[in-house]
Amino acid sequence: MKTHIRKLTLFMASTSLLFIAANNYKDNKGLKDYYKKYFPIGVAVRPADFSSGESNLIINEFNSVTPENAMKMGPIHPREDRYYWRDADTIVNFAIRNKLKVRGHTLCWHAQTPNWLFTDSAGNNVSKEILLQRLESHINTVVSRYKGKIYAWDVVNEAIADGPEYLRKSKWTEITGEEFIEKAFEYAHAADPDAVLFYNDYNTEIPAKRDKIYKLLKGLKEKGIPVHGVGLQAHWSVSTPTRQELEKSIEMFSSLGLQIQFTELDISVYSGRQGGQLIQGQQQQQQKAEFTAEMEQQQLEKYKMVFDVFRKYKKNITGVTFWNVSDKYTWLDGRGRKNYPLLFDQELKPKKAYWEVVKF
Ligand code: 9MR
Repeated sequence: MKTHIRKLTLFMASTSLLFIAANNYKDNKGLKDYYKKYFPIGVAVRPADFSSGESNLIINEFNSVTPENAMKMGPIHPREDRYYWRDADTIVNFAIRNKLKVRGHTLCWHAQTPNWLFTDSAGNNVSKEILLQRLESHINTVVSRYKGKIYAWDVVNEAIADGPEYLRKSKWTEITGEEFIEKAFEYAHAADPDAVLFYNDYNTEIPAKRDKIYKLLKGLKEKGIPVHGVGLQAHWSVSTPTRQELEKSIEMFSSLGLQIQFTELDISVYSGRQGGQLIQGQQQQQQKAEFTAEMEQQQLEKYKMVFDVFRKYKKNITGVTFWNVSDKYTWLDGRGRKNYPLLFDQELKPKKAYWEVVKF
């Protein structure tokens, strides 16, 4: 009799799980509801996501969005005299209609940046004064347009080097030295004094890089530069980070009086670090392309651990954003093999890892 009851209970539990998973999310709790008392849960989006099945999922699971590419300098400001607003506006309007917060990404970066910014009509580098003027004009135009609609900005992205140097070498450092960083924050603050301003970077749980980011942020704070938070990108994998390093990062950056957001979370099913530079070296490895039971288990454990840590530090953390919606499309696919880094599968159904993240 007892076995019967146990079997029946198990059956009922599994069918209700199936029901939840198969449902189109209308009446179900989403990630944002489970985490209501903790922090907003966001997702990186493309305009294409709104015209497909993803839009229901976005609205029901998340309460914050970040444009994956639409607000970067290249896409939004392709020529000095031309801004391209359509994609960014589509995202902001979708967010307003559906009462989602918006994180702006990103005002100053070494990548996806148009050449015209750095050069004059003869193709030579412009002076520091001209480059900073252009940066000011860009930041002022973009931030002012979305004032009151975008609550937080990734102002400077990935300025610290992965290797032994301090700052990443780029046109920005070549022409302005270190100055572009503080200027970018000042320009953004002047354009919208209410916006929460972030420095955003990856591999922030690797001690050598973390120390350099800490040094940069400490210096900015001491100078009174308006930087309010640090974005830890969280492009992780089944093997990184450890709980200990993750906690240390949160504690170190919080000690500077900065709020913490995990801005680009995904957990690659391949081991190794997922920072933009390091992942390229992994392309040579031959790995299977399917999502194996072993990957599923390892990924689920990593997701469980990191969310456990996030909840523990809820006082310090003001947002957690996933980088892409589901395994159907992820930027990591562009790295030579199919990846499965998110909480929703290719059919947009919650994966086992999802149920671990909301079980607390
Ligand atoms: O996901 C973005 C991808 O579509 C772009 O091709 C790529 C260009 O470099 O940028 C990706 O997003 C990056 C983000 O803006 C900053 N941190 C690293 C992200 C992944 O590369």
